[in-house]
Amino acid sequence: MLHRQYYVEQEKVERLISRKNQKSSFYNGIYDRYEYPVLTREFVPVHWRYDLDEETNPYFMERLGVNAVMNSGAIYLNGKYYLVVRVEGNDRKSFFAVAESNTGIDNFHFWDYPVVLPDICPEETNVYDMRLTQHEDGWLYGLFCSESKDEENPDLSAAVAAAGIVRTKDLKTWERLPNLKTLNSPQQRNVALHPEFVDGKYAFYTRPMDGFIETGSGGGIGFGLCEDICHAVIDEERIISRRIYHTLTESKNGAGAPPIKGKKCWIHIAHGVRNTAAGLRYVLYVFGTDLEEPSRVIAEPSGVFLVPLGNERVGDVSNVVFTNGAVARENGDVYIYYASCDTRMHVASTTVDKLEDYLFGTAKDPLRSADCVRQRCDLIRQNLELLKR
Ligand code: M1P
Repeated sequence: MLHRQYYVEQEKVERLISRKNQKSSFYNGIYDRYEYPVLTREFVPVHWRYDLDEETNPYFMERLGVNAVMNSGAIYLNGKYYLVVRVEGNDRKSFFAVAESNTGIDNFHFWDYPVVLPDICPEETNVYDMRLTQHEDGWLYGLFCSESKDEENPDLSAAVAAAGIVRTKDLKTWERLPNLKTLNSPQQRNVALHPEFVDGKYAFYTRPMDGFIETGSGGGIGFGLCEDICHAVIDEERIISRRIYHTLTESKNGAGAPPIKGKKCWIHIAHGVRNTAAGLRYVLYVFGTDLEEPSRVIAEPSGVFLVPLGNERVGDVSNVVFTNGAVARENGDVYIYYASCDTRMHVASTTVDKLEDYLFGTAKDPLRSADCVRQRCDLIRQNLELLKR
């Protein structure tokens, strides 16, 4: 018999799903933030977590708990917003699940079952952070991190990260392709596929790494081409967005969602990481690349784009915002989906026009305090003159 507590818990989930979201009072002119997260672990269906049968679960205990919902790929299809969410079980293993919404800012609800990918890599322990690309070849690709234990390293925590590749037409049936091979980099995470062919080839944004955590000699976000996505091999990665001393990318950086095609450039929303006494701090930054030559950076506004604020700073891995999904509508509206502290999902909204104004109207980082203060004094002087008039 169905346990009575089920109705109580189910009602809580339904209340969250039907809760209306609205813009918060935050202002920076660049994007809007929203009052509530778009997904938390409390949105996960009750029947994914509990055995609903009173006989086998008399105390209505959570049997397969969910710890977090985070880093989600995003896509707009047939009038709906879909997130391919990283769901992390209480067992620390992540899997993917589709949540859909009509508005993009609230009402996200999970499909009945999570995504079950073809299980073709017996050594794979964990999968996470899918980036979705609607490619001009007609397929919808998902690139994700495929993590395995490093069997050659006696350290218990040693692991290997590779880029897994799947494709689908409907988010329901997924075909798994062999993992990406990068000949000059032993590990890869945060890999995204460019939506168009470049010189007739598939183009990838990569993140070469020497180790599982440390990027080491990997100098930043890379760019590489390959002919055959069914056996994807990149023999040369060119660094396009570098790690730079005393900036937000000093420790590492990584591509976010596949770039958005603007009027003046490809718009990239990436993450940058720096080290602090409180541990690594992850923030978002934006850069623009040439429409004809997407590996050529043409706009690099100074500083952070989005940082964890208020409650966003609290969670499993504090001081983190991370994005791997955004939706750009035909009318120019842009929804950026980001996770805070590897715990929950939020949305920020803006437009292609605003992002391009930010990209081309914001000064570059002059990289030294003396030059930064000069830059600020110029702005103040100009404003004081205007205020005097
Ligand atoms: O914990 C923060 C993020 O750490 C990793 O990102 P990166 O590879 O750039 O260090 C990822 O594992 C990501 O999932 C996580 O959100």
